[in-house]
Amino acid sequence: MLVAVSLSTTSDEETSESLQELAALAGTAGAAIADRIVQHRNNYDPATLMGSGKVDDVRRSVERSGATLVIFDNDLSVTQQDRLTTMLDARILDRTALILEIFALHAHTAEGRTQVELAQLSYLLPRIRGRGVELSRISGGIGPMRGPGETKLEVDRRRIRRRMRKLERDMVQMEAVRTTQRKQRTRAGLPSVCLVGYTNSGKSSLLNRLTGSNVLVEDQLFSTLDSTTRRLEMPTGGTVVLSDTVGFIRKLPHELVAAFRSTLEVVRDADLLVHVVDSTRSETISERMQAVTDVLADLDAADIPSLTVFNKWEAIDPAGRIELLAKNPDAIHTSALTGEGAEALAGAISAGVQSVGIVRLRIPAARGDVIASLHRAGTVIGTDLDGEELLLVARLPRDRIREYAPFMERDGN
Ligand SMILES: Nc1nc2c(ncn2[C@@H]2O[C@H](COP(=O)(O)OP(=O)(O)OP(=O)(O)O)[C@@H](O)[C@H]2O)c(=O)[nH]1
Ligand SMILES: [Mg+2]
Repeated sequence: MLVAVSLSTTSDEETSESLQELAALAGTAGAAIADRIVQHRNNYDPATLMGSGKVDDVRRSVERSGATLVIFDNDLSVTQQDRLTTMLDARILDRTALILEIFALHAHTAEGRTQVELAQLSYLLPRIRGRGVELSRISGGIGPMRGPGETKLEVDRRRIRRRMRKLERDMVQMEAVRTTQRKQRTRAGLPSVCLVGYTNSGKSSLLNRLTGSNVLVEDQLFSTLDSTTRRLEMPTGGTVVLSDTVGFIRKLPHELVAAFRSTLEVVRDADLLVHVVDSTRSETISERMQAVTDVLADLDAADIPSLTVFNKWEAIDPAGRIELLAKNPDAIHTSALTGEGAEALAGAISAGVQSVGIVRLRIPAARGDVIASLHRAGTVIGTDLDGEELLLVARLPRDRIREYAPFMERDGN
């Protein structure tokens, strides 16, 4: 059973879209939906989130349908979760816990599993209190879940912290390997392009279409948890590396963004982002695009040049097309299904990477004017102080690079 409690300031459309998305998330995790309940309120009840009359409604519905699980679209405090568990006599999950579940189900690589477990434990840590909490209450939520839950029933904070430290150490090792791989790639001097976008928008499908790969594509949320990188030959000659990564969603749990930082590094290090949008979701496109922009900002990737791509173009009618193009005249449209627009996209990627470059500069610390102008012209990715000189790595529009030639360390790519 799904429950959304929304403030009266939220539009009905937004609430129903969010609830629909919650249903899709629950479906991805293997749950069947018995009922959906929405309550609009002026404020949230600190004890139970929704009003007590509504709690009765939900309880009756639970009894009627025999539901064993109630999923809230809202994030719940520990107190709310406890109260609601008692009052509704059912397992309670919130949106964050549900998303964490799906990530746990879909994590197949060692790194993915480590990151998910870290995220789950950091979600859990503030939620356990003296009596200890069964991890299985979260992990055993729906159907046969995997994840940290099964292995431990009674866990105390100390054990969780110890485990988290161990996972963090593992991550450091895995990151070292990843950094080496990335350095090798950078040495090859290839520009790096990353597909980003809302989950299920068709990022992996486009990667496959453009590079002839065979990455997992599925009609479900969060199919991709790892970053895959492939070479893409440009129609104009030259090669870029194209990466596909985790999809974003509104209210993406902070725990996940933090835990997936290393996987998402491919986003931050990109020279160009390709923002893939599912054009069939016309009612909520701008909200979804905003959610993606928010996550990018969270990743310090907001300044990276980006292209907008309306995918699933073959599936929308002419009126919808006109509306989208009117609002986003610079966007490219593609269908990963039919291949339409793939060439245009490759062309735009090629033009996009040519218009920016990464430079390594060595600037005397006294030249504050140069440093300031650099900050205005582009994005400074990294700085280091070497005696009286500042070493800077910056991303610059191609036509501005020449101005900094006297300070060039070695040519960038
Ligand atoms: N009609 C249509 N469906 C598409 C198109 N591109 C992708 N799809 C479908 O959309 C669904 C999601 O595609 P994916 O490529 O897995 O999407 P994704 O963005 O990688 O999703 P996550 O990895 O889960 O974030 C699949 O069912 C695809 O077959 C398209 O151009 N048209
Ligand atoms: Mg994918």
